[in-house]
Amino acid sequence: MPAQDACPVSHTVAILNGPNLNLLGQREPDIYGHETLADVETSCREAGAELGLTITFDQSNSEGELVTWIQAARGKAQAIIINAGAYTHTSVAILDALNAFEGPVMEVHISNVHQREDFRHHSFISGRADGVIVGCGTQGYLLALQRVATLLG
Ligand code: CA2
Repeated sequence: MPAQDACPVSHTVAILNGPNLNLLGQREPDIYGHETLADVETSCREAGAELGLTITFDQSNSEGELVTWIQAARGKAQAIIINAGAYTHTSVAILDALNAFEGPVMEVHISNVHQREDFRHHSFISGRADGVIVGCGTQGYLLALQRVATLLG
């Protein structure tokens, strides 16, 4: 097969969600909206299919499990989209794991963390992230997927 006819390479994107995001749509709709995490997963899978991206979608309340999943993404996923929840503001361990990942990293926050308490204004992840999306609601995940598709070409 000539090079110009080569099949496009399918890329895998690991979408990781941190603590308490399993409660999405069940409490605090004024801050986080009415969609559940399952709704977000469905939307991401639909958007991923349109963009030619394979999606993995996971949530954990455990910092260690998130670190393990970031390590596991090495060699399996070409990009990571992460909403690390409150660990965003505390976790050097998640930063270290992301620093060991070779591909693009997009950081997503549903709420506009900069309009909220001071302790939410600092992110350990942002310095590593290739892009940060805050305050766009759950649409932020879809915007991050579009950006990943662009970055992966
Ligand atoms: O805005 C975001 O996406 C956050 O990452 C959400 C975290 C928060 O700690 C970050 O500062 C910003 C909290 C996730 C908790 O999600 C809930 C959803 C519904 C009800 C209760 C918590």
